Amino acid sequence: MTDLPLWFDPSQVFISGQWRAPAGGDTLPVVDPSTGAEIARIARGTETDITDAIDAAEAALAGDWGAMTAAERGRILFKLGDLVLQNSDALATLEASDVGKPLKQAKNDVIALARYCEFYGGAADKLTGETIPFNAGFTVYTLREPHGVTGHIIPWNYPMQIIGRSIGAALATGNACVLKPAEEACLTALAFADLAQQAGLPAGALNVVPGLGVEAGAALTAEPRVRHLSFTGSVATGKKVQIAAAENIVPVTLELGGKSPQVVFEDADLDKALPFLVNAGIQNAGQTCSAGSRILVQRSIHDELAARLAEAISALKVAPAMDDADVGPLVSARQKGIVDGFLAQATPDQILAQAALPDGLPEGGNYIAPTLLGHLAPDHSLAQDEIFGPVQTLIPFEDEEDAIRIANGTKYGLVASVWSADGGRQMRLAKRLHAGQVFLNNYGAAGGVELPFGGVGHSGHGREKGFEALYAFTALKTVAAHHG
Ligand code: TXE
Repeated sequence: MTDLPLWFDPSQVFISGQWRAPAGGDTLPVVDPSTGAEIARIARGTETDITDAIDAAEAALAGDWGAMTAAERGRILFKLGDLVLQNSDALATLEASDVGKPLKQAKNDVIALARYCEFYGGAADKLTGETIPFNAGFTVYTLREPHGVTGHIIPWNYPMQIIGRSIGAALATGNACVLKPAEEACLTALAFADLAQQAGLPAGALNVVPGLGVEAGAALTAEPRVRHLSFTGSVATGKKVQIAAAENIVPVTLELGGKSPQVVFEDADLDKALPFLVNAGIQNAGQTCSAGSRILVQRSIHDELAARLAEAISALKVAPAMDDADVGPLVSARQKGIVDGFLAQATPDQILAQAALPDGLPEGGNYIAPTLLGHLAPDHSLAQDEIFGPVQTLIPFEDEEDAIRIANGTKYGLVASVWSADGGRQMRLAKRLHAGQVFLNNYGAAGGVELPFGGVGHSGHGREKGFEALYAFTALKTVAAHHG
């Protein structure tokens, strides 16, 4: 077992720049997904802690934090990005141990977190309003103002990346944040809060309250003093968050995952596409909101691609996170149960390939053999539902219209990719695919912190990342001066 590089006490909440025990005094276990062993305890924050965190955030807005200029906020974010990089080994080890992701994938997440701090640090003093030509005797301009206290509920699959995109943008625009990380993976959220304080972030500008979704999470969404909610997670919980936000007439950004298609035409460069087709499905053991988990292939090359995918997926190595193989365990026994349940729906002829789990994997770990599924009707639940495990599905199509119909034929619409040498076809599909991001002859654009991201349909609404997130974290005020 890896010794956790903890320089803070994870069983405490972080409120107003102070570490303290949760009000209820209870803690929750941190379970290593690679072994099933308990490796730490985190706080079980409750409504009282959430109330205290909101008090602290309000005090920060009324005090040092609210008085800072945009340039000063940006400078703190730059410093924070530096500290993230300086602590990259520790952060990567914490994330790999907590989430179960292979170490190199956790290291990429550290770099992404630092990039968000840099991007939003640089953007802080570049977000401007505009002047609007209007009637004679008027000068009209707009101001972009922070909402105030913002609530952030994040999942366990990419804690660092989601903290970066959400907290980074909210702090850059001068909001004060209350973060409720997922009970399955809180360690890097707490580490980040400590680094933010080291970077000079005033007390109360970022508060972290770990706890259960139904307790701390629900308390945060119910609080009328929270003036914006960002949520990343399941559709079912996203609906509850939106309903709670509606009670308080609060704007909400929802990112709810997907079943994103990768559309492969017969003129695609398969050598280039293959690593993306595989990786977009199995990265982070498939527990990725933007996983490209539906490969749609033109029937003329179906058998060739099926054979190549089968070979690549069968060769994937599964190991504990710190052994840094291709695929680690799933985050929890519960998540493994969900994925096992999906796989149980597949008939033997639908399992086109499956990697072998090596001997000697720790018994308590949540390992799933990477699997390629095929011979599925497009409306089969395995081809419709977010499985959130290392499972790829292969579905044939006849022509461009058929590809678009199947690609758009789920309730989701987060991202999509098109693999084709035909420029006209790329442009046609880019317009017609239902998705918040479309990738032409690539997948994911290596994360792209600069690129607006979010879904349509049940994948959610609102945009994160890039400059778009800054608009979401501000309220626009129009000032009309009549001076004659
Ligand atoms: O999600 P939840 P779960 C999908 C994926 C996965 C499924 C279930 O398909 O199999 O969701 O995962 C907090 N009020 N995604 O159960 O419940 C919770 O504490 C307020 C896709 O983990 O949505 C955690 O912090 N908050 C996804 C966060 O919501 C509540 C990433 C997410 O948990 C709450 C994760 C409540 N009533 C899962 N209940 C993606 N888009 O990437 C829970 N929470």
